[in-house]
Amino acid sequence: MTGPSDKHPLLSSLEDPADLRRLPVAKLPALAEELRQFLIQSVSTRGGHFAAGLGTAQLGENRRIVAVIGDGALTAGLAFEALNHAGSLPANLLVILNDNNMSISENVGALSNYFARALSGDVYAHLRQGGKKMLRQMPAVQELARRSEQHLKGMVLPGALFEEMGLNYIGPVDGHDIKALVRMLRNLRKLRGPQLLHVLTRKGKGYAPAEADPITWHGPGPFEPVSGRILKEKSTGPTYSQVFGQWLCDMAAADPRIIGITPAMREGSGLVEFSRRFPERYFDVAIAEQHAVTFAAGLASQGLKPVVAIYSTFLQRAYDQLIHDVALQNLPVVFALDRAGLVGSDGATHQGSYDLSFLRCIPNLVIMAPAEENECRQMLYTASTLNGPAIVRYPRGCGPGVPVAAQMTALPVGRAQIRREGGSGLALLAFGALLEAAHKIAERLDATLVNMRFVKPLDEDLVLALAARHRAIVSIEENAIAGGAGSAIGELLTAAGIQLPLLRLGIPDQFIEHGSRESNLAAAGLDAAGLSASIERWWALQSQELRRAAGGA
Ligand SMILES: Cc1ncc(C[n+]2csc(CCOP(=O)(O)OP(=O)(O)O)c2C)c(N)n1
Repeated sequence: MTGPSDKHPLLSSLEDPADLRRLPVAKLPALAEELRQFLIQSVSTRGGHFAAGLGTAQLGENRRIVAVIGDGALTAGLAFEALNHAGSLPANLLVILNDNNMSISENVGALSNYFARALSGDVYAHLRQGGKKMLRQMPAVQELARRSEQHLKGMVLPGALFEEMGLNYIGPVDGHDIKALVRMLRNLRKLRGPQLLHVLTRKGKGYAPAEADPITWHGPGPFEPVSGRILKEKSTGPTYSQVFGQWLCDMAAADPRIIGITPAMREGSGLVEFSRRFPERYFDVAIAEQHAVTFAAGLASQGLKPVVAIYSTFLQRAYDQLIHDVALQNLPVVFALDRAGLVGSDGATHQGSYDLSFLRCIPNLVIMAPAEENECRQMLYTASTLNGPAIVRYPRGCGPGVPVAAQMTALPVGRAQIRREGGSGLALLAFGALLEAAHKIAERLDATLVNMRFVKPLDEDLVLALAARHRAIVSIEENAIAGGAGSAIGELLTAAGIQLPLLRLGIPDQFIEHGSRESNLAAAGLDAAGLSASIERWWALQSQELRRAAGGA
């Protein structure tokens, strides 16, 4: 991390963790403050995860194996798999639980209630003071005393769960009292075996607007650091997430069987209004994607109509549940797959680059990709009318601004829509949101343009008919080229024994890093300029080949 050295003298003096260890404890609070300022500065211009970073700017570092986990992240099954493993190991592992009582929205679930209950008691506050004193004297403390302390903790303190799993629970401690925290970490270094240190922090700490509204400030876009005004992206209309949220409310108002499920993504998925209007049919299952999907399967098996709102990247975690619990049973679960394609400012981990590739091979699934907002609503409705699982995958942000009709009409399943008949012999097959960019190119090249709508089932009749009357095909999608919708076209042509030049445009075989959605699209060659350059270059080559072949014949 580098910053101008006059603004962050301590931070700039650190090259590696060893430098940090050499820094006197007395300087750590100032370092934490510099870190905050650095975060405010960098996130305010580029956007990104924010409030949690502020709250953890004081967590220390030492030479043991240290894992830091949030109370939200602790709701994931994977965390318990790891704790279950760790508790049985002799390793000198320190798990630091950074508990700010928040996931992105309020943390939910039995575990979170358990902490809250345990932490609110008077007995507990008293014991906590005692526990702190005792730890200061470690390791001089007698084994007997340690045992009785643990026993006491086990009865009333939030540590019982961890203790039973074989971790020594210590805490909770104030994560913003750096001196005490460092002392604590030093003492902990002397303990053997797996330890869990419960640290309480405040999300957004040190930046007033974020402390006041940690939900909004979990991951703001660019903002003005002084006023705390978040700079809104220019919008042409509702985001796809909002179109989804409105659709779900409309459906729920008309059909009492509709259930909305989110794995801890109420705000991002557009479910705030639904959660308020239909609290008894709204389920935030915490960061538990696998459970979200199997829970939906269970509800669907009993005649309810669950809708799982999930980001493309997070569905990756529930792949087996999707195959075994939903698709294999052919259960009518609707998946509203948000952030499909390139997401921009959440970075490489959040890109929705792979869903078409990993979904297309699953039997029973219907997969749709809307090209605009109204089509998104109609596709969601179509999905809800089917007797098996269906997925509508839509991108981050706003569409082209097509008015969304209140009326809902089911689309014919597996039917594409010809948008333009061209005379040049070139056909562009667009899957989803890139249709708009493809339209201009089609006009310029006098190409046929098709809004494919369905990735599965593919409109095979139409594609084969187009292949018969065109000389080359280009597929366009916002998904990895490998295994995506273009691959489906290639498979179809090959199976039919048709040899036709096919250019598949999509996300190249590389991870796309943090940026704006526009810069991500440009990096993948999928912005208007990139698409038209690739298509024009390729089409010029094909035309040459075709002319040569015709001349030679
Ligand atoms: C598998 C997965 N699901 C959902 C998310 C979205 N997400 C990012 S941070 C977050 C909340 C995490 O809460 P916590 O672990 O308590 O950390 P905090 O931000 O409060 O420090 C969620 C749900 C994610 N990043 N990964």
